[in-house]
Amino acid sequence: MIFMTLLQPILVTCGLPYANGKCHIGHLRTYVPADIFARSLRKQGQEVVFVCGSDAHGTPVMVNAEEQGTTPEELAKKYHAHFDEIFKKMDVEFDYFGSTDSQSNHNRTLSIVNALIKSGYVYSMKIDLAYCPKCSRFLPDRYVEGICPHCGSHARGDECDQGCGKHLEPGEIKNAVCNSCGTEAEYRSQEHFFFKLSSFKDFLLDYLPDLGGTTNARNYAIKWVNNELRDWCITRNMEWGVSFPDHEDLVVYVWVDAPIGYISFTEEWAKREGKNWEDVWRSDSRIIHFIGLDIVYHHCIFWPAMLKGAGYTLPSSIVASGMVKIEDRKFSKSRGYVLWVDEDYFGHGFHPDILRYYLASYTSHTKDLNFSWEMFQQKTNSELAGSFGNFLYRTLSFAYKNFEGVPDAKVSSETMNEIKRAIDANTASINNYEFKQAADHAMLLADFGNTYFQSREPWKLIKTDKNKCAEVLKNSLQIAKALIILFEPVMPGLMETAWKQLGFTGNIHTVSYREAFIELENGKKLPKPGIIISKIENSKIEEMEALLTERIGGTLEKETEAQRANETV
Ligand code: B3M
Ligand code: ZN
Repeated sequence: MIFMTLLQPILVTCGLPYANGKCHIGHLRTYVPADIFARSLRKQGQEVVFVCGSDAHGTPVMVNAEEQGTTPEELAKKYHAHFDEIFKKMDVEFDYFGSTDSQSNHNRTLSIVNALIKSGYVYSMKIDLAYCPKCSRFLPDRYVEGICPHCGSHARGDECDQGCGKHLEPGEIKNAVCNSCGTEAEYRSQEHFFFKLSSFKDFLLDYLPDLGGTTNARNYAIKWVNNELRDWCITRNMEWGVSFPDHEDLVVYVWVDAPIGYISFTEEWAKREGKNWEDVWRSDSRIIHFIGLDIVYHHCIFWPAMLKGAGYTLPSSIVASGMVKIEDRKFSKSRGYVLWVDEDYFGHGFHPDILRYYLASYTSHTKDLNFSWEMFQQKTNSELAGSFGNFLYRTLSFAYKNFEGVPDAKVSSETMNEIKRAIDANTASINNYEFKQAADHAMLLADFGNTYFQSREPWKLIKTDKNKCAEVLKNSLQIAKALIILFEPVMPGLMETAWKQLGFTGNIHTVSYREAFIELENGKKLPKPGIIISKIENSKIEEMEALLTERIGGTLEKETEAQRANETV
């Protein structure tokens, strides 16, 4: 799909990280492409609002807070600050990064829940729920583990996380065991509130086929809706969360107030900027959600039904990224197959843009992405440093040394055509959520530049035909300009430096694609260039691989120790 520039801003959002642990590469798989997308839309002249925030509620935060001996509020604050910091370091630049525990999110959630109640979409019913006799409490969601009623795998209370991936309703899990004390749970009856999801079946079957975004999201969702659509319990027995109206002892399920964060963050942003949030959420606008494949169910089914029921604008696209593997193994925090962004990446002095490039260009957005240090080195050294970096450096240093700046000549139409081809192909791919293709199109322009420079042999021309040499350099510099603009959405920090090397003082982030066709000014002075992207040494990669092996070994050891301990009990 090619985007037409809209007058209204397009809202781009990212799934909200639970504020219960550190940021890892799995998170970035969604956030970096979304940031690239937002930056590219802006370069195409489209106004964009890019919001996200931390997911403060629910048992994921409660359980971890209990484990760490702190309150959910403290834990949520701590990890909110952590994600905010990491996103800034990664140059994932949200216009607003909120928290679902904000007053405006409480208010918006209440208003939506009340609207659903008023329209008759909510009813109450008594259900049997897992209850721990030892801890004397009900066991919502992640407080309980057991057997999935659908596929028989070991599962968490809210989701069959190791088997069929299905969302589990309260009371559904079999052979329930309390997660904190290991006691076998009893089932006790209690009144809860349900959202009539089943009555949205026709609406969803009508809405989903036209939903934009990636086909993986759309197809999964259609399949689910065709199979079964059960009503959805929207209350939980907890204190932490948004209180359910008129029921002090209940809070709304975290999957109600979390996506509502998309609305309240837009409200908070609009308030700050003096804009109207209803231009996005109550009018004919475009809303694009970037999420991980594991939360398609919530975003393509629950969320549109809730919005429809309460009278808000529906998402126009859901973009679902594939999962992440580490060294070809299934991503697993407990087994050590994880890359923590802070300590494992920044802590070893790597530049954020190298990882951004890797995430964007490794494979198609919807496929599994494998992170391996060896591949990371290979892509950095051959593509970034070798092809692109080399072209920039050789062009800039030749111009600096022999012309002290931009030589007096005209850019050929062949060069401009090549630039146009690259920009058209790159933006068409981005607008289609094909970030790898987009990066490849940009890299092809770098390859074209290298071949052009190499074949014209300006180092010989400078001695025999200075005018001809000036032409070659002018064309090469123009290609360099286009490349810097094309790569800014992927590598904003490095391109800022490159832009300065091309003698510009302005802000590369607000430069549009159109500017790639504006000829560099003849005689413009260029500063002395430096190498922007260096190769990664083998020894560095060996060091990183050794750290990973050590961590995996460490967790294996812990596992066997725990097993031994269990056996002796
Ligand atoms: N907090 C994280 C996850 O399940 C969850 C996303 C909410 S998005 C509204 O991936
Ligand atoms: Zn299952």
